[in-house]
Amino acid sequence: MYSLLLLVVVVVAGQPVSEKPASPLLRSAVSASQLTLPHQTRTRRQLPSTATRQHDHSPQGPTCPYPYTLVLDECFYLSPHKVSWEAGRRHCKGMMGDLATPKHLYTIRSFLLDVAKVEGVEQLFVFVGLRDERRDGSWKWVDGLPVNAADWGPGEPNNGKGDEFCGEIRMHFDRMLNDQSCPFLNRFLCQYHPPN
Ligand SMILES: [Ca+2]
Repeated sequence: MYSLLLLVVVVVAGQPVSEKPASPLLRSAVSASQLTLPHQTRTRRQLPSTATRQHDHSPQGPTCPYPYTLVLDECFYLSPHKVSWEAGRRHCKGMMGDLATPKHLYTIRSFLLDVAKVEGVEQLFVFVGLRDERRDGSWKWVDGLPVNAADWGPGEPNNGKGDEFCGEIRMHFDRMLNDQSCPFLNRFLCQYHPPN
């Protein structure tokens, strides 16, 4: 009796699984996995491109359009010719920029020192976006920010010529800012602000 029962169990257990009709629950599980796989594949394919985009935003600074040059993380253009402060500003605005309002004055100093070395000159005087528009000592950058008092050169601003209402950088001074006569003919530094 036990031998017959054991034989029946062995025969039933030995039937190939593939010949059994799949239960509704099993078919449902297979269908779910088939639906999930393409989505998972798409997600994996997206990962490398996402990583690439993040790499593109590495701290290399913005792209500066010609003729601007990337200096640390801002775009500048130094004129080779000399004009008044107003003419310099007009030139900068005509290049989609304005007279420079650099975040890091010492970076500009390094930039000017390099230019001076290439040009073989000892000093560079450069108009920047700084002025006393109301002519009452209320100096401001053209972007509206106040001037750091520690950035003025020794004894400046002194209004030495009686009409010094425009700002320049004197590269050879550790403290670089000087008030200069606006009609004075000077080289000038433009800045381009890339769109965010
Ligand atoms: Ca001065």
